Amino acid sequence: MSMILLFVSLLLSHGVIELHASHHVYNHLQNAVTFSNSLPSDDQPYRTAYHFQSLKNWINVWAPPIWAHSTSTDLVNWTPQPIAIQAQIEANINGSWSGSTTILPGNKPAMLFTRLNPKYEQVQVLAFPKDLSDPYLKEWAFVAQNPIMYPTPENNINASSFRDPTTAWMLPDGKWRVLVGSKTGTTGTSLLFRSKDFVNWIQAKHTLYSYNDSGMWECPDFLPVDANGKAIGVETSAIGPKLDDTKHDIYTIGSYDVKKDAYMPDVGFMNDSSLRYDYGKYYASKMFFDDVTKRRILLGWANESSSVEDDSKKDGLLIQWPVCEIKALREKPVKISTKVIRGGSLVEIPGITATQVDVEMSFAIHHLRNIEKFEASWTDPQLFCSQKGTSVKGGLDPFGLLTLASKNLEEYTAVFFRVFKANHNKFFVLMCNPTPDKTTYGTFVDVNPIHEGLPLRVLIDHSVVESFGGKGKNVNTSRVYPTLAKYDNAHLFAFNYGMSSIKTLP
Ligand SMILES: *[C@@H]1O[C@H](CO)[C@@H](O)[C@H](O)[C@H]1NC(C)=O
Ligand SMILES: *[C@@H]1O[C@H](CO)[C@@H](O)[C@H](O)[C@H]1NC(C)=O
Ligand SMILES: *[C@@H]1O[C@H](CO)[C@@H](O)[C@H](O)[C@H]1NC(C)=O
Ligand SMILES: *[C@@H]1O[C@H](CO)[C@@H](O)[C@H](O)[C@H]1NC(C)=O
Ligand SMILES: *[C@@H]1O[C@H](CO)[C@@H](O)[C@H](O)[C@H]1NC(C)=O
Ligand SMILES: CC(=O)N[C@H]1CO[C@H](CO)[C@@H](O)[C@@H]1O
Repeated sequence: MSMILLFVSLLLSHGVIELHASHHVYNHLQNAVTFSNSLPSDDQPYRTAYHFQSLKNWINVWAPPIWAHSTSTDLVNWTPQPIAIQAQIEANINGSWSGSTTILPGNKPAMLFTRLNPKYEQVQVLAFPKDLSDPYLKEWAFVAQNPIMYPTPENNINASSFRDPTTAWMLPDGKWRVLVGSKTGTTGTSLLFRSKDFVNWIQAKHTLYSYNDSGMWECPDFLPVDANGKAIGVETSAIGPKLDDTKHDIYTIGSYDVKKDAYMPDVGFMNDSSLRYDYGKYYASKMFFDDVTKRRILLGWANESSSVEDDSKKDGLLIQWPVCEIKALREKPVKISTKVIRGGSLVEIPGITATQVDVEMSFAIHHLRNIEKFEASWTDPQLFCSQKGTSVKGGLDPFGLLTLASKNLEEYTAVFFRVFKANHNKFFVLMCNPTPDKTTYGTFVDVNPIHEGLPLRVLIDHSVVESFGGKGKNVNTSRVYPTLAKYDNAHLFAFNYGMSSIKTLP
């Protein structure tokens, strides 16, 4: 993998943007072709390099779905292992679907996942590693009691909508709990099961959480969060259902009553499918808790994309950030300092391989003389970004980056900001991401540009552009397929298309 790294810090002052950038070349990674991280070749310009991608097919391989197995010590470089449940390939011939692992007492991993029985019904099965001393846990054995959760005429579970068990958690009564995604009619739901021994499971009379018209909940996760927002991760047990109807990953925050074994969403978090993790192409993610670094790590699926999806407005109450291991790919920081970008111009970031970049920047705004007033009727950031794009000039916006851009800007993926002034010294900051089909997506970023600046991190990897606005409060992942901006023909520009200059305070 060849890796070029850019560290950009954009500072808006006197109508100029100062650039600081770093630049690294990874010679030792140039020829590292592995199953997942192979170098994009002539016929595969869109193959990602530091985002895991399989050699061929969907990661959700439909032939039938299997549990492939790759291992990594840094979440960036992955080594392929044999298919995790190869030995059981016959039993799983009609497909092995999503599931989760729980670490049982004695450091014993237990894997719960969905498979199809001979009648093509969705059932849950349990497997344990055959050899706990094998660091890669290559071989797994099924328990004889499988399937351990299944639809019956009595339990009234829809056999075509019963899948993706969560990691289990134990309450003071000594019993394990696990959720399985499902739906009744159009009401998406998380079915609750309890067990003393992890093998025999009994369905609770109530569901943990469900609501009308949310569709099938795929890949739910249920986990505790630190109410003070201090800890990055908390060990197992709030819920994040995935909505199959819209292919968006959403979340809710609330309280879990341990005595009643019941979940109650907080005000503003009830029956709401617009609280998204990521406003782009991102679905069926799963989380795990990293006990060593005390972080919760989220791995999502950025499906190939060429179609348009609806987005919705919500301030980010959930913060996501690239794993710090990505920073290890950076070498020899190069800072491009004090590059001047006057209003209405752009500047190329020189000397980088623009197909593979990690950009970190911050716009600091100190004077807001020409800033536009925000109108109360602008409630739809999508519509607003779409109508204005990068071409309509505001007082001091738009400004941002043109990623995966061709030399003469016939094509590019823009990530940019628009800043408005509201009453009482408040600001509205809009982060916009136009698509190749000219539709633009936007979200309001919950930052005060005067005090905090406008931080933006963008990870570019051939056909993936991940934007983290407001230090991870707004995230947008997309798959883009430039036809001109490939290989050495890709460029990265910083632009400031605002009309007037911006002044810094002394
Ligand atoms: C797979 O599906 C076929 C066709 O429905 C069925 O005959 C077969 O028994 C299934 N195999 C298993 C192992 O479930
Ligand atoms: C069961 O789920 C399937 C798949 O989503 C759906 O087509 C079917 O209508 C559901 N059946 C009932 C009775 O809700
Ligand atoms: C949320 O949805 C559930 C189930 O669909 C329903 O019982 C409840 O009344 C709804 N609550 C609100 C506030 O809409
Ligand atoms: C949920 O859907 C059912 C059936 O469509 C409807 O009767 C009920 O009023 C809905 N509940 C809420 C809270 O919207
Ligand atoms: C994945 O992408 C393909 C091709 O664009 C599309 O047909 C499919 O519906 C997508 N699946 C999901 C889950 O978004
Ligand atoms: C830059 C970026 O990531 N833009 C994406 C934001 O989300 C929409 C919706 O999926 C994508 O189409 C954009 O490409």
